[in-house]
Amino acid sequence: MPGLLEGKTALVAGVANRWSIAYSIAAAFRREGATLLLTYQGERLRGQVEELAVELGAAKVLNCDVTNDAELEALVATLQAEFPKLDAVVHSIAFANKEDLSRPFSETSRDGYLLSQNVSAYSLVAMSRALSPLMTDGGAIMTLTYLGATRVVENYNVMGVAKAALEACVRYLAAELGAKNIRVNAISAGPIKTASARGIKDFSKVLDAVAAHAPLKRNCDPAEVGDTAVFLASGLGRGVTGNTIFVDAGFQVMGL
Ligand code: NAD
Ligand code: IMJ
Repeated sequence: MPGLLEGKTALVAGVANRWSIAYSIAAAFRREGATLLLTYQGERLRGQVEELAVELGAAKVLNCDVTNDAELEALVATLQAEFPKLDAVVHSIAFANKEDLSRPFSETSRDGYLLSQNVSAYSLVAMSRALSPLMTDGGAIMTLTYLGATRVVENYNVMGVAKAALEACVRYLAAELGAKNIRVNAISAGPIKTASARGIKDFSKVLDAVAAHAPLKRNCDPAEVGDTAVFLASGLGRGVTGNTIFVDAGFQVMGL
């Protein structure tokens, strides 16, 4: 049976290791027949991402720190030469200063605030501007968000504000790029034990609370995020844009 993404080329940004949500998305895309392009943040990560790329059967691995406009331009130039048509782009990138994820929110510094906005929200705008000209046959751009964008989640702090901006960016980009049949959506994943979650105070208590209260009585699995990303990237998602889709075992619907 042909895969849902046969004949499509997808760029996935945000694989750092095999626990990265981007890794699960890349694996699901490959399973469905996509040609995979991976980007990583800086030379420090190159070796490990190249190893994962072999496992994933990726066609190309490219450096791109999304805060660096010159690197984004160089990425586009390489793609234009080797993979001129893109069908899907995954943005699975976030960063804030660790101390801003534990001290009181009102103590967030101007620099810390701007850093989290730059890496976690503005980068979606920069990537969309750079890469949408390669999506000549329409396509799908997607990003990863979290419930802390719209609800107060202990310690999420400055990242919650960055995710609120990210979700607004998704709506504005969707409105603009819809004319080119490019859809832009966010996937709001439940808590998953990745490098970005490790070291977060009381993270296992968060996982336990979700499993206790979510309708499905468990945590979400990164493979479920991968399958939702396949849906968005495929023709099955053709009517969906500007949205935030929750893949969280249902947790966000619960009140008391
Ligand atoms: P992760 O640490 O594996 O992924 C974060 C990625 O961001 C890394 O690959 C890192 O290299 C990349 N990155 C950071 N700064 C960058 C820069 N300047 N340029 C390029 N890349 C950069 O952790 P993850 O949990 O897979 O996070 C991926 C996304 O999922 C993030 O947006 C995160 O907010 C979101 N998310 C995570 C969870 C969770 O519980 N883990 C839940 C919901 C949403
Ligand atoms: C992160 C902080 C506080 C509470 C949190 C999280 N909860 C969840 C996360 C409840 C689920 C993970 N998450 C959704 C993120 O987006 C994480 C982003 C992040 C994590 C780190 C840790 C290491 C670091 N900087 C970071 N920047 C962003 O130095």
